[in-house]
Amino acid sequence: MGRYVQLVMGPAGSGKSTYCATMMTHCQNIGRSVHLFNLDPAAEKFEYNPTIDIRDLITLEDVMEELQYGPNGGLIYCLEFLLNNMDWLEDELGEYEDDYLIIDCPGQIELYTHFPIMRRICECLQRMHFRICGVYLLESQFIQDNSKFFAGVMSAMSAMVSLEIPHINVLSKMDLLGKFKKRELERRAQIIVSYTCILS
Ligand SMILES: Nc1nc2c(ncn2[C@@H]2O[C@H](COP(=O)(O)OP(=O)(O)O)[C@@H](O)[C@H]2O)c(=O)[nH]1
Ligand SMILES: [Mg+2]
Repeated sequence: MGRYVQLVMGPAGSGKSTYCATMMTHCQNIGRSVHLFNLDPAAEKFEYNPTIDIRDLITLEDVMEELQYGPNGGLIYCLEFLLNNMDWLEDELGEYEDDYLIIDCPGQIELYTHFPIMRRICECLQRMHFRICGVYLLESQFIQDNSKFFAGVMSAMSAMVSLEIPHINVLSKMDLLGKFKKRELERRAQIIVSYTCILS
């Protein structure tokens, strides 16, 4: 079947971990073998235990305590530490032919937009013959307001352009919108699709 990865990105609280758990349940129900990979060194609990967990390599808590870093600097340190220890990741990924990974990423969007860290992780996975798709979550409520809408669209596009992998935007928490708002959102979603087409 090949080796596939969904890289689940988006701002903090956008629903990444919930999406990953829902996707795990769905894949298990249809008989697909999937693994959850936690890439968030600050994560606390999961519905499914991750098969691969960056916290087995390094935790944000330890970095903040030992190096006296703040949460953002500590997170960057953890991911750079992973980049310098990619052999750990290669060992964890093993040699299975039919791996399907769902990667639950941290919520700091500067990881996708400002720093080359996620790009380098993607390059490493591609070297290991994984086919990667970026799944970028944005809260549907968040984009009802014009300025938040553009901020969200721009951050999603920035991630798409910097990672250079196939990219899907997902609007989360649609259950929290009324009928009228859903219609308004469909109109705006068409704008996102148009922007994406112009750039790709
Ligand atoms: N109503 C609603 N709440 C959701 C949905 N997805 C996530 N949430 C809630 O949003 C909060 C943040 O979700 P989480 O998956 O932890 O976000 P993450 O920080 O991006 O991993 C949690 O309280 C979830 O229960 C959804 O589709 N609908
Ligand atoms: Mg999460």
